[in-house]
Amino acid sequence: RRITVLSGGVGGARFLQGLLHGLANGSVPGGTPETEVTVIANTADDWWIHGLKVCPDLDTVMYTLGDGIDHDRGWGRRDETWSAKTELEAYGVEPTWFGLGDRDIATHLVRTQMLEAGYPLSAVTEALCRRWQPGVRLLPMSDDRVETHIAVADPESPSGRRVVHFQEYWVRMHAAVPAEAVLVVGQEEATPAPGVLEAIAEADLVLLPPSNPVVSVGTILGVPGVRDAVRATAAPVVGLSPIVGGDHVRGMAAQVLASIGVEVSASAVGAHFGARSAGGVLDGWLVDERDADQVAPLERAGLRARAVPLMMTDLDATAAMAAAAVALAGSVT
Ligand code: GDP
Ligand code: FO1
Ligand code: CA
Repeated sequence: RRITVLSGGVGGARFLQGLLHGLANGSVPGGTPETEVTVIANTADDWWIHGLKVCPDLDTVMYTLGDGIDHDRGWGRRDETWSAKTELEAYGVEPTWFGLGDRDIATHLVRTQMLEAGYPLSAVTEALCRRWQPGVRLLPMSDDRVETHIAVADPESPSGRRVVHFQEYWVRMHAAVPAEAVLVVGQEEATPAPGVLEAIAEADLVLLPPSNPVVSVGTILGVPGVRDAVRATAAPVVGLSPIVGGDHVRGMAAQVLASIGVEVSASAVGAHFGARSAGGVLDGWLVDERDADQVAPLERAGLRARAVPLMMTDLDATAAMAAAAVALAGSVT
């Protein structure tokens, strides 16, 4: 069996940990330790800082599955030190609100050097994964530069708006002001990275983990060709809601959902992705137990839906979510 997962950072990485755990211990129906998992990761959070190319979602998946992640932060390396960051601050180098740890800088030096030598991001990612052995095939959604920018209100500007990079909105502004628009710069010209369309077409199952529906899964689906591949694959497509009880579980997803006019609820996100039978990308959608009342309206919209516990509190709970997603796929007719 082959499973393909469209992933963001923390939500996707934790889900993948549980999926691999469940495949290893046989608790995922039909899954075995040999089941091949391919991850197509969002790269629209990426940016350049201090001359280095940062790929937060790729690194979060790689470090999490390779057991190098700092679990509390959810990004960067465990046992990190921050000497380089402190030194940069002493030079007055901006931005000081975004920090690369000393260990993490090594990853970024390898990545940036390889990119500048002409290797595509997909080849660089493969090289980094040779060290981390994440247990999945990790593919960037695209080798092309694609960057999410967010329009925020700015009374000082003649247009009344200012556009900032996603990292500035997320990290410096803590997504505390409304996102008036989400602009994915470079997306229309981008092409899927090698292996991406094949991984979707040739999968036995495609999963959308509980990742941010706008700035993680949305940007992957927005790479030309990807949404069509998901719509066309013979494999069932099942997603898990990142919204539980009317809010995100962690992070700041609610803010960006509002910007695209989607209500912050499990069923609204399911409806936003849509049933494949009605022009969308999903066959099945899992919501949390607390949102059990939303199953019936989802089914009326053509989705197969179930309510199960969706809190990734530990590996077993997360493996049970993966098992429920696979079971729902099995019951997709
Ligand atoms: P990011 O790139 O680090 O923001 O991570 P993702 O896009 O992969 O996932 C972020 C989403 O994960 C947020 O919208 C959260 O609501 C969701 N999330 C985090 N933990 C959980 C959990 O335990 N259960 C569910 N259902 N969603 C979660
Ligand atoms: N998030 C922060 O809140 N502050 C940081 O200084 C920061 C640095 C950073 C460095 C490398 C990396 O891979 C991720 C980093 N993040 C940081 C996390 C991250 O950029 C965001 O949470 C995501 O892009 C959202 O997925
Ligand atoms: Ca992300």
